[in-house]
Amino acid sequence: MTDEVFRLIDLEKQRQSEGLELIPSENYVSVNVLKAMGSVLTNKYSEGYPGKRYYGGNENVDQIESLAIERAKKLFKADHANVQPHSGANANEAVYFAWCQPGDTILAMSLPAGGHLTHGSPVTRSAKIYNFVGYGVTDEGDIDYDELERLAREHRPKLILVGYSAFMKIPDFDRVAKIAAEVSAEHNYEILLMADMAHVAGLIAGGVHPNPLEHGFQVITSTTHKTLRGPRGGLIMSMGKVSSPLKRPEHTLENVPTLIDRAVFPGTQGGPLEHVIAAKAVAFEEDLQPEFQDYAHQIVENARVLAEELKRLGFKLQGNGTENHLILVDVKSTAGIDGKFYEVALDKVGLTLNANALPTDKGGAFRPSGVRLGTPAMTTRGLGTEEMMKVAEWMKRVLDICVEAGNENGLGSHEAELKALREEVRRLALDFPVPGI
Ligand code: DSN
Repeated sequence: MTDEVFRLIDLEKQRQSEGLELIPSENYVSVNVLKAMGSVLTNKYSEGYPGKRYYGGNENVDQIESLAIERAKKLFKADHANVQPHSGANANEAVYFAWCQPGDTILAMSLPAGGHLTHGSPVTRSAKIYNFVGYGVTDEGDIDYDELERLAREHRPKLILVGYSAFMKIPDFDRVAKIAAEVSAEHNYEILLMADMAHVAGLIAGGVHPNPLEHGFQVITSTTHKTLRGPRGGLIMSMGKVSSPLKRPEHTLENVPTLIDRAVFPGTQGGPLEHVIAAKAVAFEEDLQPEFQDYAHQIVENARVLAEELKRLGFKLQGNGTENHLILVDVKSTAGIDGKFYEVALDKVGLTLNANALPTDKGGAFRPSGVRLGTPAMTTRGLGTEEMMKVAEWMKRVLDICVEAGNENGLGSHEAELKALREEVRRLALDFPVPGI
């Protein structure tokens, strides 16, 4: 008998094939990544690290994890990589745990400004342990470096974090490193510079975004499933001396790689997911190929064209455009409706994105003023700048329907138009197959 789960997976395949994925943090993995993830490696326990395991039978797993580590190091020109974090959130938490003591201050971009939940939102475990101080963005949508500097001098953070999930500029890593060096010299202590590059890691690997490790930062955390186009998981790259995680190192910047290994296991995680680590290794090898650089370049070009076309059609964009893969539309200023309503309406025509708060939003996250979208997934399917113009046009037509409808209930009287649009999106989407479907 076929399990109900497989029927639902088939429906999900259909949803992915017939719609266009505009969520900037999603992507489609290759068939080889799918194969590695669905392999017998899920049967194996391998707590520890290659050559230093707490279980027997790891001779193959050791080689697989070592391949993943070496490939990640090569991609990011890092001294060390830890490929075991189960997610980006786990990767971030492990770095805090490696470097900070309870009560230490961490300076990070605030959530409304475009930061991430795991960068100090009061609802997280980390925020109960560490003292997070948030910096914001300017009216132009860039990091407020003056505020960052003022807060660093005032609070003397143990760790400064540059990272985000809704930010469209290229950060000035050198400027942050200079601020950290001055505060550190003045007060005679070491500050860890950490970049959460989950959103743009694939752009760094593809050579179209600066690498923080080449600009004075010691640590990059990332997810592996966004622009890196690997399986769902986390990753930490670092600079410094690599020694055995079984020995407790001195707490210095030089020893950060070893402190991180100890913080991932046994500090915050148990058995690694070696089937996922194998899929990470496969994805990293794909990311090292020259075609991946073309892909990264096209992501940015598609985002630029989509942003320009949206602006031409009257959309107001946070930061007035984008320098990466991500676009934040100020739906409220554009059309007087909220982001959630627009998200729901776009879903009806097969365009999937997410409602997102803007830095100026005062209310809760449920009815924010904006929507967030991006081009990594569409670019993987082969959509180019011509198709981006079409996407912008569909977004405008749905926006006009929303304005006429007034609210979600009002969409009922526009069913025929929405259905026709749904069919247009479906036809284009089917011309660009999803890998593995
Ligand atoms: N949830 C991810 C995103 O969509 O940006 C970040 O963790």
